[in-house]
Amino acid sequence: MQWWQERVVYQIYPRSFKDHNKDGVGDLQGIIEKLDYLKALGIGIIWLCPIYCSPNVDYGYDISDYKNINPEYGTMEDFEELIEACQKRDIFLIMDLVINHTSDQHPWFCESRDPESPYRDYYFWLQGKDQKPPNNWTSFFAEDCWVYDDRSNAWYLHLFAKQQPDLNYHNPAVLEKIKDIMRFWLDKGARGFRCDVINVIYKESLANGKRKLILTGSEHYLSRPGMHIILKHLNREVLSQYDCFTVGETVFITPQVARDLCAPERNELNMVFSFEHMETDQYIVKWFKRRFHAGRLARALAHWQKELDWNANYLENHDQPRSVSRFGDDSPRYWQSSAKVLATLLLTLRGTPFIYQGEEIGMTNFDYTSMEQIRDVESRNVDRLAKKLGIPKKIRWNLIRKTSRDNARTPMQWSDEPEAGFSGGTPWIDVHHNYHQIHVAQQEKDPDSILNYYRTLIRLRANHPALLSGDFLLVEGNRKRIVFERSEKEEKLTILLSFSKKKQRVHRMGPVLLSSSGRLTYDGILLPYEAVILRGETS
Ligand code: ISL
Ligand code: CA
Repeated sequence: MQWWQERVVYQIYPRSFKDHNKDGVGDLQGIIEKLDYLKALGIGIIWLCPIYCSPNVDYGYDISDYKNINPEYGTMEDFEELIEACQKRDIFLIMDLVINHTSDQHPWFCESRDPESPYRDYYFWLQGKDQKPPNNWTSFFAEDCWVYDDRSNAWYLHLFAKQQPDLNYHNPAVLEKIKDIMRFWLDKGARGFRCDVINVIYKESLANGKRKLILTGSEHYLSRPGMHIILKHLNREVLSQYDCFTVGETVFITPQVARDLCAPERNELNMVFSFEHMETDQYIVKWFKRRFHAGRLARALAHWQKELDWNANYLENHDQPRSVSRFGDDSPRYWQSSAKVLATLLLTLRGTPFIYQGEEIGMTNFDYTSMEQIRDVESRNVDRLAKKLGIPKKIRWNLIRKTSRDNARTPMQWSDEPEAGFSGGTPWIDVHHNYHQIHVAQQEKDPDSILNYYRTLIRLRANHPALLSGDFLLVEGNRKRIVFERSEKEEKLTILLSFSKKKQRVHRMGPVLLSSSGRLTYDGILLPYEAVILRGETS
C-alpha cells in the first residue's frame, strides 16, 4: 500500500479553524497550535484549503498571488514553521491547487485586460455579437459565464464567480506557470495537492451548449480528452519527481473517467472525489433537497466502491452541509449516536478517509436566522437569482439554510469559552450557538464522545488489514440500515449501521470488534442509530 492509502486525511478550512492572533480570522499559527490535537486524533495528512493571497470573493479559491501567503493567515515564515511542525509529528501536508481560474485581481488578469498584453491569451477574451455574450453557457454559481469589460472591449469567461476568470489551457505559457507554482510548493515540503475542479480545466470548444437546467455548455469542458493530456504532462514533468500524491475534485464524473484518471499506468491523478453519494438527498440539483434515504446513500457508495479500486471517501467538506444534520439526526436525542454511525461508515469503507474539521465532534449545520449572516458568494448569488424569479423570502431562506456552504464554515468549536475558543476577537463568520454543548474540550474528557470514537476508529482501521485493504461487499442497504463486509484473506468484518430511531432485528453473528453503544456482545438486535462491527461473519 502507498502512504496516502494508509493514512487518514484531515481537511482544514484555515479561516475557520483556529485564530491565533485574535483578529477574528483563523491563521497558520492557529493550526500549529492545534497540531498535537490532530496527532492525537490519529490523522496522517492535512489538506489545507487555499492560504494564498486572495481578495476573498470565494475565500481563497480566487487567488491573486500563488506564491505568497494571504497576510490574514500569516507569513511565509509561518508556513515554513507549519511544515516543520508537521514533519516533527509525522504529518504530511497537501495544498489546494486552484488552477481552473485565478482572481480578477491577479496580475496576469489585470495585464490581460489590455488587448496588446502578452497575458491576453492567459484567459478567454472574446467578442460577442450584438451586445450579447459569446455563448450561452451558465456558471456554477447561478449567474452568467461572461463579463463584458469596457477597457478590453471584449468578454471574458468565468465558470465560477465573476471575479474568477478561467485560465486558457490552449496557451502553453499557462501550463508552464502552473508547473512552476507546483514545484514551488513541493520544494517547500508540501506532499501533494487536492486539485480544485480539475476536470473542467480544458475547454475543448466555446460553442453554444445544449440548454440545460444547470451548467449549459458543460459538454464542451467536462472531462475532455485535453484534460487527460494536461494531467499527464503535469505528472510527468512535476509530480513524478516528488514523493507526493494528488486527489482531484471531479464534478459530474462517471466511473469510467474516474478509473482513467486514477489508473496507475496512465500517470494522471491518484484519487478523485466523486459526488454521487452527495446527491442522494437532492432532486436534480443541490438546491432542491429531498428526504434523506440511507438506501440511496448505500447504493451510491457501493457503486463507487465497486467501480474503483481505491476511493477518496468523504461525507463532508467546506462546500457541503454538515453530515450529522443531513444524513444523521442532529436533535439532542440522536445527535451523538447518529454522528458515530456516520463516523463508522466513513472509516470502514475501502479507500482513504477524509475528515473535515469539526466532523470529528459532530458539528451541525448553522443556526443562523438571516441572510445578513451569510458570507458565501454562492449562497448570495442563489438568493439573488431566486429573488429575481419571484420566490418568496421564506422559501429562499429555507433553501439557503439547508444547502449553504456556510453550514460547514462556522468556526471550529474548541471550548465553551466566548466564541467557542476559536478567537479572542469577533469572528469573520458567526459561531454556532450550540458551542456550549458541542465542543472539543468537553469531548476530550468524555470517554464516550464522538471525538474519542473517531480516535478509536482510526486506530482500528490502522490495525485491521480487512479495513485497510480488504474487499468491500454491500450486503444490505435500505431506509433503516446499511450492512456491508470488508474481507482480506483470513479476516472478515461485518459492519452494521442503523439509520433508524427504532430497534431492529438484524441477524448477524460474531464477536463484537467495536460498537458505538459500547456493548461487547451482539444479540441480533441493532439499537437506534447504532453501529456495530462484527468479526468473522460470513454472508
Ligand atoms: O459547492 C458546490 C456545491 O455546493 C459545487 O458546485 C462547487 O462549486 C464545486 O464542487 C467546485 O468547488 C470547488 O471550486 C470552487 C470553490 O468555490 C469551492 O469551494 C471548491 O471546493 C471554485 O474554485
Ligand atoms: Ca487571525
